[in-house]
Amino acid sequence: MPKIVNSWNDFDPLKHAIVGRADFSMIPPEEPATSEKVPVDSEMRGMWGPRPTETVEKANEQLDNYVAVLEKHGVKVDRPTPLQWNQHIQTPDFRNDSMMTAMPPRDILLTIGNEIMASANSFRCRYFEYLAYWPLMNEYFENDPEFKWSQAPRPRLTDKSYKHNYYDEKISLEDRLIRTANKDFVTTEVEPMWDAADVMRVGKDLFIQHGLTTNRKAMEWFKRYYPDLRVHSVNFPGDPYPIHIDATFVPLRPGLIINNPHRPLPVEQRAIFEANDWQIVEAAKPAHDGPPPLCYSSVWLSMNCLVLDHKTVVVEESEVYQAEQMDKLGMNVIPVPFRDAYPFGGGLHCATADVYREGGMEDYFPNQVEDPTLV
Ligand code: DAV
Repeated sequence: MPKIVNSWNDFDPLKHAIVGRADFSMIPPEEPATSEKVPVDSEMRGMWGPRPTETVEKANEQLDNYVAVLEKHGVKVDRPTPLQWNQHIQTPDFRNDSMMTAMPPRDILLTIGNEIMASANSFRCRYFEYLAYWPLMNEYFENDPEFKWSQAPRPRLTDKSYKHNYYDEKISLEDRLIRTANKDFVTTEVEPMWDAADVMRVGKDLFIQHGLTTNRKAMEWFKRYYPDLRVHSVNFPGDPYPIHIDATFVPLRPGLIINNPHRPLPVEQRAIFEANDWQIVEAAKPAHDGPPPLCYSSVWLSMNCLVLDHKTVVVEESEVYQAEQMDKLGMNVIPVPFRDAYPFGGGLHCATADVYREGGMEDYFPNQVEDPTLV
């Protein structure tokens, strides 16, 4: 039987992926974790319910076109089975008035080697999102005898998982930046919580963003679960709403990473990259002044690209500065329109979960450095 699942990083040749779908997507109701993520001036504050049908249709058109482009470049693409996300959910510990979407599989699914693990998200509305991917997981399980189908420990997400009164309408942007620089986030440390999109895989090393969606206990959990890998906690103080590493710190090929210039990696955390001759370059500026309407993510989805191999990258069509920089860095750029899909959960990288990339577990960082901020 063939090997279906294998992926160790975000840059080796991509052969098989899962691309999300926008069907039935919701703006979820406010809850302890999401109220921290939605910017104070966002039009989404206080709003919840099904997303307008025409926006869903437009997003799906762009997702379908993206799939066609990937297929043209030799990537096999699978799609999830969306649920009716407007259903209310309940566990013994909480209830929530709706779920969210199955547009960004990369938030939920983490592929490491022959294993795909569903994450331990801190948003209650995302608690059952993994179900949209279970038909595919089952298919891989039946057809690839080496595939490890797994699920991180489910967080309980009781009120103890969040700091109370952390969010205060009066808090200024400066205060917010001080808090995030001090690694003071809304989530507590009572249980491991993490989004898959906070994990940057680079062979034997995992760089995991400590932020609103991933806590320190998750780092410790990763360390014990993957004893052959090295886990590094990273954080980016310039981001007032730090969720997901993939619009902040994006590897393009071995030895090269683009870093959001508003969210530079702190100097002491650069040591491991310097010791191994990795270059960190500032990403190009976004082509837009802001994200599209009803979008959770920032304008920096401009750098949320999908690398197809060491020389080829998919970039959002209107992001001309980012495309130009990629070209200068020696990458062939495939432009794809995607801004209509942004509000549903992010950019091209967010919308794509790896199933198979060629290559194995390489050691890109043989010179490990002692750093008190790393786990
Ligand atoms: O900059 O808003 C978005 C990343 C979504 N996976 C940002 C991060």
